[in-house]
Amino acid sequence: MKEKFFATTPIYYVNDVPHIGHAYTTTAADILARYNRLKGRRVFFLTGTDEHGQKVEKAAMEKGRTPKGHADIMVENFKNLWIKLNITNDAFIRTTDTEHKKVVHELLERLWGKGEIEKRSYSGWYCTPDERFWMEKDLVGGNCPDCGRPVDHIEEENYFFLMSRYQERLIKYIEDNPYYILPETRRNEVLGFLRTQPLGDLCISRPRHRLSWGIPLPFDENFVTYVWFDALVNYYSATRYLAPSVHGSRFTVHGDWWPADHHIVGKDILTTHAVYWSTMLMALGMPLPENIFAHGWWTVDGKKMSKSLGNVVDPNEMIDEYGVDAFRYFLFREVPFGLDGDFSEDTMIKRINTDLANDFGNLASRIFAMINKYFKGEIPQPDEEEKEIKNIAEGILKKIDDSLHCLSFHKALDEIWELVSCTNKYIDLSAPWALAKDPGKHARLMTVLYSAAEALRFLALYLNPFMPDATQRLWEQLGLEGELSKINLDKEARWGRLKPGTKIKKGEALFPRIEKVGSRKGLEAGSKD
Ligand code: ME8
Repeated sequence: MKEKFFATTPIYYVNDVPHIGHAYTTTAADILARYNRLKGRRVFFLTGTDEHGQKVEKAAMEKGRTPKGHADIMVENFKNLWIKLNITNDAFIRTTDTEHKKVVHELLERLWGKGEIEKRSYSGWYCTPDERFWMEKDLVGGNCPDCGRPVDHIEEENYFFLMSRYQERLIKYIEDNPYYILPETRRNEVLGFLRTQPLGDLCISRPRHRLSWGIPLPFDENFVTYVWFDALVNYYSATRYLAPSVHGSRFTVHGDWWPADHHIVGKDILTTHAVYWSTMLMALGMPLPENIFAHGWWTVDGKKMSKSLGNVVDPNEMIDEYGVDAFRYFLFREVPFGLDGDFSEDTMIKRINTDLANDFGNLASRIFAMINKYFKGEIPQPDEEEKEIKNIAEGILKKIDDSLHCLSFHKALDEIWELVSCTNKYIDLSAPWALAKDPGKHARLMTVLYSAAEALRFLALYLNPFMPDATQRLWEQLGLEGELSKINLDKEARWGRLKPGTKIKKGEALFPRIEKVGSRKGLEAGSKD
């Protein structure tokens, strides 16, 4: 079994406040990190902020701040949101960290020393908001093919990473490693363009006179490092100064934590990861990550989220309104990870009421109410083992494992919901309220309510990575002690570990029904701008 697990989110730009898109990626990584901790692995879960480059410099200027001063204010919005969302990141990297800058220098020096970087004069079209160069042939109607905004003609000297050298090697790597880029449709897209278009070299510098907010090139002070080169290095640099130490050392090039198991990103930044980062690592002679997963895009009521449309959803507000667990659950239950999704509060309310309040929450309330009524709040002694429900409960673990291996969060939830449904059916068919009326059926009543409570314990275990607070409450209501997030899943996911005689505890409903239609006020509510 793999002993350690290293997952990353993108490092987010501090030019703006976080929204549900950022919450989505970070929660995905959190679910994996939590799950892997339950499986007994040593986990390094990394997130952070991308603080250099033109976008941040421009946003800071507009606010009359220095770029670093601006970053220092904005970074708090991300850190606070992660606390509120119950995110268990082990480290938070900022690209303005001195240690990160040192590693960027080190890698640039190595590439320069190996002849992988070259100085050239360049003329082309530059999209300032996207910080990307384009060739004449790429432009669409004279504008940036990515964002549609006007581009500037630029002629200057710059440093180039000789990325084109790696085109064939990269194709072969992606072909040989089907798990490297997921989902498969995205992998095919990347392969499609790599096979049909020549890969250019990557401009990795910006002249200082045009942009000063960046890491100076170690071999030429007149230039700063291109923000994407600096940003991608974070995944590795963090292993050098932020990761928990493994076997006492983390300071080697092929360090104990590198490579990552998953880089989780949105589909918007797949190319930078699949092509730039992969070839940078190849040139450095470093191992590539196990997997890059590009998830889909959230729109809101069918439209792209934008400040000008005023439809940007503030995750802080969603958490205040619906609770952190319901929000986390909705994001991963509603849309298969990898596909685009549309966010609407109405749909979320329906999901919460149907899945959480009715199916799951009511199930728990009914079981607890009957244990209180018929057994004075003590888990009864079963008379026999209920093979069917036991096999379903225990069998789900392997299915969750397989689903999460390819980041199919919705599939894992589907599997877990099988247990919710079958426990509901089990209660309905066994009809404990009828058994209770017949003294001859007392043993059967004990078996049924024991088994139902044991099924709840499995639900608490399996759902913990998705809904950490509610499952901890369920755990405590079952009379169980300790932090659920610290247990060992393989040990606990065995039928019969719930001890008869355990006193259950009275508690609030796990998920209260939501009666009203949500009222969203707009993004500015929870964050400093
Ligand atoms: O690109 N739906 O940072 P960023 C789903 N700094 N996910 C979304 C989303 C949406 N509508 N909007 C944003 C950058 N995201 C760089 C990354 S990494 C070395 C450097 C999420 O602040 C999604 O994960 O623009 C996307 O890839 C990321 O936020 C972009 O964040």
